[in-house]
Amino acid sequence: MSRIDRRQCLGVFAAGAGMVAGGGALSRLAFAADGIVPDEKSVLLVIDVQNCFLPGGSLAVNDGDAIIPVINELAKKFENVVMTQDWHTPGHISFASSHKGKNPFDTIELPYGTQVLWPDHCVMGTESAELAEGLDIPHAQLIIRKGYHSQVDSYSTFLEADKATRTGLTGYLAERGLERIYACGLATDFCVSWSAIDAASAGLEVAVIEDACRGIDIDGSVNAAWEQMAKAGIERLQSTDFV
Ligand code: VGL
Ligand code: ZN
Repeated sequence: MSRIDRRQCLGVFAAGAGMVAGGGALSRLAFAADGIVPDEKSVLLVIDVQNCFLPGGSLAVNDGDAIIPVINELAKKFENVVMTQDWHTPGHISFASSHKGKNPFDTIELPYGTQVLWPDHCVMGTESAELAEGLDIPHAQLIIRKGYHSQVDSYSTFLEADKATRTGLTGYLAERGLERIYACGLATDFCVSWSAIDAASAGLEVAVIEDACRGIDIDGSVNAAWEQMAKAGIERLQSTDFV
């Protein structure tokens, strides 16, 4: 279990809270009620907020654009922000168009397990793969890409679907001393939940900010993802939980 302890998140106290010098544990607890203040070990992980996943995009997530202002506001509260891009080769193995007779949302068995087949989306270098124009996070420190191996998908921004190939993000976070992951973005039931669960498996403290995410929801997959995340000790937050 690696639940985020709100007391640990209080790197800074709420503005106007009037912390008395030497206030100690009781004061910290009292101020915790004001909300979470991300500290220098916290990072906002903004997952796949890209044109292809927005309304009108090739793999549009319902209401996906609604999270952009929420994420922009959240990002202002974080010193550390990392963003991700789904970044596929043309003819990627996860595309239905790469498999004769298959349609989007069919599944196939691949050497690494069951693969959902998707419409062509987020092809590297295309406009569809660009980050959403409305994102306003100039202080984001890293943009990490994933899904660029033609024969392996990667919902997770830590570990590809073969469960062996690493993206390098765990090492980056470790080198920078970033231990608390606050995940948001698209889609709740795929790239967000897979990333969150892999981060928890890597020993990081993980929370997912629900109203800063939207899901694709295939046969109840959003609810199933929240259940799996809860089992992995991942905290479920709202953007209003932050100061
Ligand atoms: C995603 C399906 C396929 C995601 C990416 O970002 O959640 N979903 N590729
Ligand atoms: Zn993809």
